[in-house]
Amino acid sequence: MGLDQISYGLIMQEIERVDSGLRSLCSVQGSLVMYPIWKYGNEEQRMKWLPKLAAGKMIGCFGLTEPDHGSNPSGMVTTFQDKGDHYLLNGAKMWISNSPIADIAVVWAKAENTEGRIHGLVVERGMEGFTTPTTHGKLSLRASPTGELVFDNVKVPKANLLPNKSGLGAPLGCLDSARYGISWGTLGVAMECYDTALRYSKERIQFGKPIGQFQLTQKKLAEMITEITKAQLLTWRLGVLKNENRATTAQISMAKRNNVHLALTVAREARQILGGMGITNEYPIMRHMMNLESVVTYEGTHDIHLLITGHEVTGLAAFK
Ligand code: TGC
Ligand code: FAD
Repeated sequence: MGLDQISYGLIMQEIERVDSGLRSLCSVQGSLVMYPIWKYGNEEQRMKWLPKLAAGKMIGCFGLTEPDHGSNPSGMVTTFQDKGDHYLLNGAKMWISNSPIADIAVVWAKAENTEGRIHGLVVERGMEGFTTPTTHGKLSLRASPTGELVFDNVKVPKANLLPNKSGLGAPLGCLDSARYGISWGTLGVAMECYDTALRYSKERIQFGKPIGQFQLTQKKLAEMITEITKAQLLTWRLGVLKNENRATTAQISMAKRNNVHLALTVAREARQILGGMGITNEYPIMRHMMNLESVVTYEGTHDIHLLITGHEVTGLAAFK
C-alpha cells in the first residue's frame, strides 16, 4: 500500500493488542511469505501468488525450523535433488504457524547438488507426498494453528524455486522484517495489559479505597508506563532507521528481545493488580501472558537475541 515502516509497526501494534495469534498470521503472511516471493522470486512467481496472498484469498506459511534444528537452522536436513524436469524434496519442518490451513508453504531446504546451499521453494497444498499434521495441546497462541510440514518424495516444479537469493541469509532476511513487527506488536500487548490494570485499579475497592490509591499499586503502574514509554522510543527510532534503510539485524534483535520481555513483565504485574480476576478469561491479561511464552521463543529465542547483541558489540560469536 506504500505505507512507511512506522505505519506498518503501528498496524502490528493494534493487531497484537487484540491477540498475538492474529499478529502471527499477519507476520507470517506479510513478512515471511509475501516478502520472500517478492524479494527473491521472479516476476512470474510474483504474479502467480502475491495478489491472492495480499487479498487474503490464499494463506501461506514459512518452513525453516526442523525437529532437530530450531535455534540453529543452518544444520537443517531437509534436502532437494535435481531430477531434470523437477526437484525431489524430502524432510520435515516443525512448529510451523498456519501449516494446517496454508495453501502454500515457503520452504527452506538444502540443495544436494550445490554442497548443501539453502534455497527457498514454494510447495503447494495437494502436491503428492506433502502433508501438514496439526500440533495439538498448545496452551499458548491458541488462536493460531501450528503444525508440521512433511515432505515424502514431493515433486516440486522447477518454476517454484525462488531464484534470486540463496544461503541462510535468505530466510534470515525475512526474519528481520517479522522481528521488527513483533517489536511493535508486543508494545500493543503491554499497553492493553497496562490499560486493563489501570481501569481495574480505579474501580476495585479494598480497605475502603480504590486499590489504585495504594502506593504499591501506583508503583506497579508507574513502572509499567515508564518502561512502555522507553520501549516506544526505542521502537520508533528503529522505525526511523528502517525507513532510511539503516536498521541493522542486531538493532532489530535488541528491540525484539527488549519488547517481548517488557510485555511479559507488564503482563505479570498487571495480572497481580487484578488479583483472582486476573486468572480468568473475563480479562485479556492471562491470555496475553500465555501467548507471550511463544513470542519470547519464536523468531529467535530471548537468549539467541542476547547472543546476537553480544556478537555485535564484541565481534565474537558465542553461538557455537
Ligand atoms: P551466520 O553465520 O551468522 O549467518 C549466516 C549467513 O546469513 C547472514 N545473515 C543475515 N542475512 C540477512 N539478514 C539477517 N538477519 C542475517 N543474519 C545473518 C550472514 O551474514 C551469513 O551470510 P554469508 O553470506 O556470510 O553466508 O549464521 P549462524 O548459523 O551462525 O546463525 C546465527 C543465528 C543463531 C543468529 C541464526 O541462526 C538465528 O537467528 N537463529 C534463530 C533461528 C530463528 O530465528 N528461527 C525462526 C524461525 S521462523 C519463526 O519462528 C516464525 S514464527 C512466526 C509467527 O508465528 O509469528
Ligand atoms: P532450541 O533451539 O532447542 O532451544 C531450546 C533452548 O536452548 C532455548 O532456551 C534456547 O535459547 C537455548 N539455546 C539454543 N542454542 C543456544 C545457544 N547457542 N546458546 C545458549 N542457549 C541456546 N518456525 C518456523 O520456521 N516457522 C514458523 O512459522 C514458526 N512458528 C512457530 C510458532 C510457535 C507457536 C512456536 C512455539 C514456534 C514456532 N517456530 C516456527 C519455531 C521457532 O522459531 C523455534 O521454536 C525457535 O527458533 C527455537 O527453536 P527450538 O524450539 O527448537 O528450541
